[in-house]
Amino acid sequence: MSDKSKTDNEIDKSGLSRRGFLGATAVTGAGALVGVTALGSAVMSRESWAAAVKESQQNIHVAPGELDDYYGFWSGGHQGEVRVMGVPSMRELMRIPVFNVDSATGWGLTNESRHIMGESAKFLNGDCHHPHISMTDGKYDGKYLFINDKANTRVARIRLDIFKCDKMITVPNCQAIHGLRLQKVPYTKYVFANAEFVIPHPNDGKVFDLQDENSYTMYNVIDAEKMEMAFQIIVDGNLDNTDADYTGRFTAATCYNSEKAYDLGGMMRNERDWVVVFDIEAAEKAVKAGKFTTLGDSKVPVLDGRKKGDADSQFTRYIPVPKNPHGLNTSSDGKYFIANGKLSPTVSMIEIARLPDLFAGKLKDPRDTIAAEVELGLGPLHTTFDGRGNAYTTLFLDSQVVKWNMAEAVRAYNGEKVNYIKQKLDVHYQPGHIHASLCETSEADGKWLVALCKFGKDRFLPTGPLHPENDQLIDISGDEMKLVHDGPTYAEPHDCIMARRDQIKTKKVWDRNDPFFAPTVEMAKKDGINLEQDNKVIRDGNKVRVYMTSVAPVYGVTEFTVKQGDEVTVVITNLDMIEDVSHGFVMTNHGVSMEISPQQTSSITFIADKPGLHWYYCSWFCHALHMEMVGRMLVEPA
Ligand code: K7E
Ligand code: CUA
Ligand code: CA
Repeated sequence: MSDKSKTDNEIDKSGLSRRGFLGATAVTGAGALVGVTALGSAVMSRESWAAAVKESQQNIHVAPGELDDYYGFWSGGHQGEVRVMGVPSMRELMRIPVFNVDSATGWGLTNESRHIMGESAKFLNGDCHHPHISMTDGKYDGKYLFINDKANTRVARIRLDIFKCDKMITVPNCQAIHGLRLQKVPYTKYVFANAEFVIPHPNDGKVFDLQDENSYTMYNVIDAEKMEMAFQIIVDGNLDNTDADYTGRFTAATCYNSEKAYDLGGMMRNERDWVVVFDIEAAEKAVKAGKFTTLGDSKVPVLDGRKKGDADSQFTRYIPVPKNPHGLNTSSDGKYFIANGKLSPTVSMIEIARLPDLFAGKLKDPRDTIAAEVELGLGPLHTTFDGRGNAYTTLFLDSQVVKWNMAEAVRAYNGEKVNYIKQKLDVHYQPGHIHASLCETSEADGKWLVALCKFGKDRFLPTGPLHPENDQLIDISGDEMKLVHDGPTYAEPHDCIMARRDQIKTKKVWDRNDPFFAPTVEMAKKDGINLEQDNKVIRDGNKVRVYMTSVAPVYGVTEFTVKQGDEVTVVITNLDMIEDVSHGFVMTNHGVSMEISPQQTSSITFIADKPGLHWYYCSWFCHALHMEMVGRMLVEPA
């Protein structure tokens, strides 16, 4: 930490300088990380909280019949889905299954969803963290939302016209996609995805040494439209979070394990790890010029972004920052990459305008790009922005959100006496991500802030040993942050994103030509079936395809006969045109369930392994005679 940052400002009042740097000795384990905290000064009494909320309550009340101003997309964490929330009401509007299996819609069960999931459909779990909306000219264009799966090293895309996942890829040569962000300018051509863990290459069981020069991880660049790998860049150390700039040239990622250590103690050894800055234009040029290698069977171009001795690669620069940094956030004014110190009470502001000189070799020291190292409090994890020059950083250990002014922080770092800390607000408890409305775009509007708290104990009715988390809504439209809502959430949102409601344009009814079910339409064509009319059973050896329509409250086929052991595919086209009349299809005792919304075609395949009569029924309450929307599969013994 620089001595320059120790001016007599708010830091003294908050007692920060007394606690000072959180050295490795102070943190001997995850228990200690949490232990300092929820029990400390950050606890606000329920009464004072309720009083504070009262005056802001008007702003968040969305009365019956009224609509929210913002769409919020919440990661479902290791539950694997994306949740859609209305903000500011914090009402859940919808869930979008992605890396999980969903009983209602049949995601992971239907042929359409399994086709999208590809090979990875064999995995029934996922761990998503970072939802991000595609952009044009640094503003949300409402086309797609992308999200990572740390558990099975995948990236998925959700179409925001239908709120369904339409593409999923497994990133090759890597383990655990964690940080994920999108190119902002000129448009989201690329998805940037950090593979977190260092692994040996090839990972064939012959080498297990992480210090080996063939042990590394990679920064992954994915073509957003095709959802195919564009290229990969080998890095030193590991990778945590990432973000892109507003020029389209640079991205940056935090590394907490510059030590390439195996254990906690080792990972905390260095006082500084680093931020890797990537010159994406230079990397693109190298790929175009064919200056890359490939790994194993993979055809993906691989660039080496590691240092060779003291020499930098042409695509990367390593900027030392303290200590096990976590979040990496680009300020909405486009000026800074901000690395959040986690084990240091500081955030490091990297001035993006100095990066061309860094890459051109005009700066002596990569640290010359640091505009300020700002002391904020204990455990800074993520930072967000209000578009008025203020930043908001979560302090995990202090259980607080700190509001600070960026320009004033730079002045203080340069020795001026300025109080750059505007407010510290208690949150409940241990906040991780933080997100202000439109903060990842040049249109950050400074209205709402969500602090995603990892611990929610005592804020809600008890639910047994497993507690919900607490996503707190904070009004930041005035000079002061005001906590206005507690939102219990199931494991584990990590991160969310908010867009203005006019930026998301959805379809009310499916388009019959939608590519989502195109493979099924193709199959029907081969069977000579007109999906909008035909109710027919096609036999193809022991494969049986049952094509039917549905119009509330009847299926076009109410009885069909198969032989025990047949592989049955049921294909249903919902001919209802009316908004909101979704049907379902459940074959009892067969693990079969799916959604068929208006004008949608859905299909599901299963083995008819039990002789006898098996009822099927509609699972979405579609009509007064919904209970009567049934049919029978007759299975003759083999
Ligand atoms: Cu939990 Cu963005 Cu995966 Cu921080 S990350 S908290
Ligand atoms: Cu169709 Cu219920
Ligand atoms: Ca470290």
